[in-house]
Amino acid sequence: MEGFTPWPMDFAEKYRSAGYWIDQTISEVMDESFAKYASRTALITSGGREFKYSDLGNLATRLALHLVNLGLRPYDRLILQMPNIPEVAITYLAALKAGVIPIMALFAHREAEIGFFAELAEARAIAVGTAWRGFDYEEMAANVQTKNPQLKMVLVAGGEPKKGNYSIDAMLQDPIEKRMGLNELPRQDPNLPAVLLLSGGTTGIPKLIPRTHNDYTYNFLCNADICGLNENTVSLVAIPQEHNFAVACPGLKGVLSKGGCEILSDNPSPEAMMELIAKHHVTHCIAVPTMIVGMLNHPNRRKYDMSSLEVILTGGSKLNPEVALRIKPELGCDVQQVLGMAEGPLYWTRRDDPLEVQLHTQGRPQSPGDEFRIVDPVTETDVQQGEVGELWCRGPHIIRGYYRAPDHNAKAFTEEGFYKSGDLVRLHHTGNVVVEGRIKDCINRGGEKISAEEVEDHILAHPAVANCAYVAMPDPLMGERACVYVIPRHDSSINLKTLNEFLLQERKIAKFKLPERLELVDAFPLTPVGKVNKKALRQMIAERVELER
Ligand code: J2J
Repeated sequence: MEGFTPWPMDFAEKYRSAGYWIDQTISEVMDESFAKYASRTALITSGGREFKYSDLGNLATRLALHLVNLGLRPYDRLILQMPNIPEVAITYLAALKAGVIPIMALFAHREAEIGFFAELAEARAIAVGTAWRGFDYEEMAANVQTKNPQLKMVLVAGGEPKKGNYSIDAMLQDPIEKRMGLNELPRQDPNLPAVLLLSGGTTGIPKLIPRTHNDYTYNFLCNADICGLNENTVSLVAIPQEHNFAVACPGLKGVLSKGGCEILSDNPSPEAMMELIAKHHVTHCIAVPTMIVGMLNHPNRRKYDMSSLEVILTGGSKLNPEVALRIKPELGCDVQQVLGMAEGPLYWTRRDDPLEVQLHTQGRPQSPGDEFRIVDPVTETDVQQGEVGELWCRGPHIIRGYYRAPDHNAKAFTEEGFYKSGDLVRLHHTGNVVVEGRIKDCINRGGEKISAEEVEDHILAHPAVANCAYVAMPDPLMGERACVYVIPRHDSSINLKTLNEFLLQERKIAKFKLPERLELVDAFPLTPVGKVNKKALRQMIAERVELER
């Protein structure tokens, strides 16, 4: 597959002989589960729909045959953008079976992001939900199609599609398996990409992350064990199902590989989560730290019996140790921290770690095959034990390059194949890492990553903006929110409201990327080499926010 960087042969051999890579496709591993646990419940949605393993397997096969029948071919790209409805899981599994590569978009994305993915990956199809929370996804898909004529098919779940689009609901009702043989589903090469994930927080325009069958299968089989999943696991997913955390860490596939049940919720509010935990006797809850804070501080918390909850798996942004400390006494469960990245690195604390490690660190690599270095970003030499440096990672589930991004790859990976994460960490004396900050220019809004440069490019298109700098400001709930410093054009006026209307209506970007504060300035502080000094700007806004509190 052009634009994909494979692992060098010697590494591939090493990972295979160590038993990490098992040369099975993701679908083959899932099919074993569908057969083994056939009569068990695999998926329950917040809307009350239930699927047994056999149902899920049969529906995925049926939809895969339909995809082939529609003319989709192995390695064709399909943008997957649905809310947390069961069809998101079924379509994902079906695409893998058909050898079609899902691009895991978020339902918050809008025309700017979806158009970008469609163009970069030359996607042939997009699968969306019908209108959701007042937004018409089919209309957006039609707009993307006008600029991307190769995007031939719009597949729609959860309602009647518009003329010319295909109904996933109808395909799931139509037993095409009676007319087509399973031999029409092509077997994939386990060494090639199965999925394209979105980069969480690289500098610049978004990147697509190719995950192969071998690396991604190992990824979830390995962490399903680390998280102690088994047939009794009931796992709540209320973050977007398409996210790496929700789909493979251990997420949907980890749970399915062990015979457990996923509760898929389209409502990430703390109360809705607590209600589902009580109702379905949830044992494992996947949450970003803001969700945990929301549950801890919720006035109705005691109304819900959450005694089934064994552990909250949390990552995406840093868990404040003071919040971590409240989890056991107030929610009655353990916490397992994960420093995760869609590029593959995964650091976990373990359930039997000393409390100090569980509460104060973000863990250690998931696999014995993982290697990491903590490096001074300027000299690129290893820092002294305990000092802060950039985390570099390499291993059997860590990519060697972004998809179709040779220039960026030359900067983001070392010649030896280490991924330069852009995260600043220090090594705790127990051998676990502690996240201390980052050098990549992005904002982490409650786990949702936003590339500063990407949004700055949109803001600069506003006629009243001469220059801008988009930086993080601290926030007690979200960790960070975005603030934009703007130098206005001479004689022009601009405020947050008009800027955000422009970003939504003209630039059509996802709402979570909108700046939440605008500061007008005449000039920016500069670094000694003449670049905008974002560190100084971050400090300025942090001090101002603190004063206003
Ligand atoms: C601080 N920062 C963290 C943590 C991620 C599991 C969990 C999360 C992600 C994810 C994921 C952090 N403390 N515990 O893919 O499988 C920040 C870092 C990191 C970036 C990656 C998973 N956990 N982060 O968040 O690709 O800055 O993956 O580089 O979306 O989130 O973002 P993303």
